[in-house]
Amino acid sequence: MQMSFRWYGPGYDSVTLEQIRQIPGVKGVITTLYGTQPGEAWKKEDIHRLKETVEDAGLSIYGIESVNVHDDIKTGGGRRDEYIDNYIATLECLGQEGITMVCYNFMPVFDWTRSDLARVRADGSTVLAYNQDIIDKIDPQHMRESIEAMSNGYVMPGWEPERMDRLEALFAMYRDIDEEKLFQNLVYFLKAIGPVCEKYNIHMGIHPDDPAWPIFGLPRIITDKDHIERLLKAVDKPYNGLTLCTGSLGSNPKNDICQIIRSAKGRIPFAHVRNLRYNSDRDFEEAAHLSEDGSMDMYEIMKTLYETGFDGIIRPDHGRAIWGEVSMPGYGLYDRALGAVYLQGLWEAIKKDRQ
Ligand SMILES: [Mn+2]
Repeated sequence: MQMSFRWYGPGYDSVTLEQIRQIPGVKGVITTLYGTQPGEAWKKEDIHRLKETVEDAGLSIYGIESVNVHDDIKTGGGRRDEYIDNYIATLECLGQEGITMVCYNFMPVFDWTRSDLARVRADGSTVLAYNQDIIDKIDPQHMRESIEAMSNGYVMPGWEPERMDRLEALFAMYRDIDEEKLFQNLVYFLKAIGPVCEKYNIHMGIHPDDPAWPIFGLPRIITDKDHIERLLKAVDKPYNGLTLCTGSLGSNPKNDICQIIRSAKGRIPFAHVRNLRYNSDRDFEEAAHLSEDGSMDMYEIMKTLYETGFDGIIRPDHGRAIWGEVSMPGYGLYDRALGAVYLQGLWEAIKKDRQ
């Protein structure tokens, strides 16, 4: 297991590489070329410069989150093959730079969705939260305004203004796309990128849908154990893997995270491990990583990863805003650093207990 920390790159993150380097046990970051658009081929020199920036700070790039997939690929649109060629070109450049773990998602139109980016908890910390009753009242065309008003002036991943300007057109693209079509388009994409992944031993890790059910009438397909198993079998190769996101899969209390880890054994190159608390079946909020603060048993999750031979990359995920820190919601330094150390503490105890 290698502990890592997400970093958005120069100019996009309130957290510095120097700060990340001082978190115990963290030697690498998960990053991206944040200014690029889905569908664009990344330039080798841009990747190389990013790598140099990270290495100059004494860290390594452990993986990319994300190389985003263009909506024409998700919908099987007219320019799909052109965008897949660009995706392959990006993977080729990443492979040449020795970067071999790539997280991506296949969510239509919207990336992760929350109804509140700063819900105040009893201890005065603020967290991202989701309430289905609020989401049901939102006109998705106005999600942009709601998210922008809540994001402390940062550009939220998946909510880039360029995309949000095109919401109407994006919704129109998905008018005839049901779950099955979306799934077949995903399989088509994965088969097409197979050769470049195998050439460089790149592990693709699909990020589950968040929350783990369809929203705004759009299909969602990476939501539970059965869907994940179906995808891993449809392209039954090591490069086709899962980003185990406990918070996204755990947004549906019916998902048994440990069972999902066991069923995807050997196919999890990357894990986002965080906790959340259910307040009702229509409302949850993100909690501290600590088991007792949320509804998930983090010890059991780490133990199951250990027992299934997990040797990939972990990062803590969305943290609470604490100690007066102002950052991109969910991506402050303090609470995620606490999470990184807590998860490593669990891992050390599990490992020593077994030896
Ligand atoms: Mn995640």
